[in-house]
Amino acid sequence: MTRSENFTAFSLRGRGRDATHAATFPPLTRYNLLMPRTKNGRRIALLSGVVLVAAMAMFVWVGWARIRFFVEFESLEKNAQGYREYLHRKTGTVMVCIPGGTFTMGSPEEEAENTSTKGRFHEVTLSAFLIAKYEVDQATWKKVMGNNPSAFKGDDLPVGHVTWEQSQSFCEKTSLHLPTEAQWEYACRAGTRGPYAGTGVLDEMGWYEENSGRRAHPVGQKKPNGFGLYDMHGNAWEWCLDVFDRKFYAKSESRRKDPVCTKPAPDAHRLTRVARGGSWEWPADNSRSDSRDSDGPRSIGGIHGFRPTWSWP
Ligand SMILES: [Ca+2]
Repeated sequence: MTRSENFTAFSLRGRGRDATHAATFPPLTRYNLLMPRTKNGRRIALLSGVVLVAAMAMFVWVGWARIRFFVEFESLEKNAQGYREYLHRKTGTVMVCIPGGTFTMGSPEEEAENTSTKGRFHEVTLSAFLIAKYEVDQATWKKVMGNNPSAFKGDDLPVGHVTWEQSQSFCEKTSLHLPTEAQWEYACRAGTRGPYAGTGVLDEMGWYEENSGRRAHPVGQKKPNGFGLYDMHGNAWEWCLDVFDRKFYAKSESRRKDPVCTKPAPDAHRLTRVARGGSWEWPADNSRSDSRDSDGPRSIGGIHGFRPTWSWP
């Protein structure tokens, strides 16, 4: 055998040995160390990966909501009623943390005093949320919006003559939200069932036609309800997020958790929105916990203000 034949034979033997070694022992890369050898193993690995990614996404989402909450809010003491309050840093709005729960919305037929309250007597379940302790006052409105549409002027008076669209603009600028109608009534009732919350005496709880002197009053002068919220009855009407549909609470979708009406009734002529709580110029009946009203989203006809909310993270 020549020197070149020796070299070729050695090389062929070498390649053969390498090939056999490669078939028996594949290269130990990071990929095939982690990859299961069987089909079932690979399926389990893939499923585990999907679950892991979903769990991480959920963790990031929940974590981000909590981080954002503590960026936006400063924790305060509990109020006299035992509910934690938070300060919304951007607007200076004090908000009360309302625990989630189930309550009975509306009134039974025999108690309902006007047609807008009929047919809504049913249980609603809500998640926890924050809602402003007071109606938005004019000082806060001016700070955010740079104007003041109210007829009666005063920094501590509730802002009035605000359209639904303007209240939405305020919320967009501040990252806050209008309450759903169900949230509003839950917050207003604070565990009560009668027509008026708190002491149950409207004169003690709110400003309405017969005690207001026909004018708006500074927020927070009457007694708070069981959650420590002021002026849920009277002073300024309060816009809600919902589209007004008289029959919404007879529909199955209103039985879902955290219900909100977002679609107009088929026979609606315009996209009217819900307002709750009555005002200083309206009769006592309109200030009931269950009473509801509506107006067009660009209407300034009523004495409409609002109080914002934030979903508990
Ligand atoms: Ca009010």
